[in-house]
Amino acid sequence: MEKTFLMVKPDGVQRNLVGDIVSRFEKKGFKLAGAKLMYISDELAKTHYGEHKERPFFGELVDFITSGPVFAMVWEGEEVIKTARDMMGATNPQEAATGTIRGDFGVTVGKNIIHGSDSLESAEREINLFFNSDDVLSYDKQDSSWIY
Ligand code: DAT
Ligand code: MG
Repeated sequence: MEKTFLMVKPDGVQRNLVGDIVSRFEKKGFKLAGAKLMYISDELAKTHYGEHKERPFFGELVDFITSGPVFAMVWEGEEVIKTARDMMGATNPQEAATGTIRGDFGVTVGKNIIHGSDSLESAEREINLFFNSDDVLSYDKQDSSWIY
């Protein structure tokens, strides 16, 4: 089954949005496979956001993502990568639809609450960057026959 990497950023943790965000993915019907509250090191931040290293906001982005604990998660389900991105909303919360996480909670692009992998390759890369394989669990859930 497809997996994605999602992370509540430091602004979302400080603003008490972890519960709401976890709840949205649970209610949708996705399965939580791993989760931890953690600090991101400068090195991990630069690797994770490596594709943006030439962008003018890179320094700000690294400072922000390392500024406080994040809540890192692995979620599993059919089409979870794309569906989670849709549930997050556009990168800029001012362009994100109401009903999406960024549309409901964010105001500026620099503090947009949540990260989510944007492809199968980035999901695999990011899950491996943030989680040991032992900490991504495979288990049966009672509700799966009511979802699939
Ligand atoms: P996304 O997080 O939707 O995948 P992205 O990969 O293009 O967006 O950018 C990564 C993060 O960088 C984004 O969540 C917030 C920040 N960012 C993007 N564009 C920005 C900009 N123009 N100014 C400041 N921060 C920006
Ligand atoms: Mg991205």
